[in-house]
Amino acid sequence: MDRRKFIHVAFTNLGALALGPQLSSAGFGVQERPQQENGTRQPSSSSGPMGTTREIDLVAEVAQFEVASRGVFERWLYNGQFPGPEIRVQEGERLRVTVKNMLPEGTTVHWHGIPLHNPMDGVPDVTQPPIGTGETFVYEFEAAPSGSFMYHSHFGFQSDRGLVGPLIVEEKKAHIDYDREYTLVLTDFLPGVPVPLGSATSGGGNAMGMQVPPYVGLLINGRPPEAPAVFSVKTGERVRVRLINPSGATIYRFAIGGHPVTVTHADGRPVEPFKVDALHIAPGERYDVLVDARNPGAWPIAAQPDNDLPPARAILRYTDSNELSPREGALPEGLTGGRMLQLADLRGLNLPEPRKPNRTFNLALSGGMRGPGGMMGPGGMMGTEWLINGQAYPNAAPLEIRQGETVRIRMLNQSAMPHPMHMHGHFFRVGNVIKDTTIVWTHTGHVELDFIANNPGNWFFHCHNLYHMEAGMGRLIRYVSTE
Ligand SMILES: [Cu+2]
Repeated sequence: MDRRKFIHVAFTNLGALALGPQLSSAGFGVQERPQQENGTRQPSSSSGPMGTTREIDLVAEVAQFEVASRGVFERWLYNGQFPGPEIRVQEGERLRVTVKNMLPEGTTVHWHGIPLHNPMDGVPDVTQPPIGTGETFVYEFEAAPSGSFMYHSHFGFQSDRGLVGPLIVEEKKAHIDYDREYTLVLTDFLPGVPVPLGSATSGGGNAMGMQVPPYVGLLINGRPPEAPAVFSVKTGERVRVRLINPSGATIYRFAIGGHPVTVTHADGRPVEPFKVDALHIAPGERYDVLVDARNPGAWPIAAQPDNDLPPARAILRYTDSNELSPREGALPEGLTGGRMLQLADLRGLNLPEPRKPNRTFNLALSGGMRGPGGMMGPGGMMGTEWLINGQAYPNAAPLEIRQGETVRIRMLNQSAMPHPMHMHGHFFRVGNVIKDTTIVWTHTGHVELDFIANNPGNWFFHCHNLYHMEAGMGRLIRYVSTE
């Protein structure tokens, strides 16, 4: 099967019927599929005919956000919410999102993971000029393929001020069965203004190169560990959990106490179900998992970061059990042991036949803190640059490809930090799965990915650690015409 099957950018049905605002009504983390008596599931949104257009309004604005028990913080948010409102549509519907910018500076919105038409990709000065203060911009594209995606500002450090949200494209027919579903958005929380790491004013990190922004906590659906979100289940149910990581810089180890998880989708694309005790999820990645509720009680859901902060927490609570909360401080066993998901465990459904690449790029990922005598950073003596083949974007040569080619990118990580590399506009094959973001682990970790050049334009390919991206770890992929 041709990989192009996954890539739909057809602009059809322009005369489609416009419906009213269709933000999901059930609110965050409480998406619930009504259970029928026979146990089968119903769609959680009304399905329109093909050609339905969903109209969404997003306002990017300065807002006050209360983190339970920790106080109120000024953040830049979509519609005053953190994370932003869940946008939920059906596969094949058109999405028309009117973004109004009420921020004191320009902005853009990127529809992370959706292989849409290049002008809708939301990368400032690459696919569009920034939306100015007080201006609006209409993004319109076909919501395909199905999967768990996210949207976020792609302008500077804005996503770490809070401009992130989940985007769910429901399958017409899923390869799995389940009784209800929840969306879990994992975020690191920065109370102040994000600045480049390594600069004199950043206040984050330490002297030895493991640089971390000054996050004060990790949240699941906007809630801190001491006031966690609660996800209800009943014994015997099967729950679909959509894990979405729009964090600025945090890779998590995710697990649920007393329950293995069965991975069913990687970056929204279906895989053969595979059961594990824990998985890593990096900025930009999404995993859908199934949880079989066969162990009544109240269990910790946790995401352990790759830094010193306490794990993000939530609660899996059986409504037919007397326990309301896990034991104080209890963490899932999967955070320290058990079977950890490896990419090689997964096999995508309907995988295309591998094709011999027409073009291969070898990319060395490097960088980190530069000491005195090295390159000066914006803050003074210490600075940080993150490089691909020695170049820091935007002072970096585009990767030039031609339409129709199979392109291979081989990455070697020569640095001491992992890099979740994300490609715009295309899915790629890595191992036996189709993804759009993949972690290149530290110390000569290497990854080889293949994609088909079937979506012309200028596309960003970058590390999804915001601080690495802003310090140069990105390249443009540019389609050049065939002579
Ligand atoms: Cu990185």
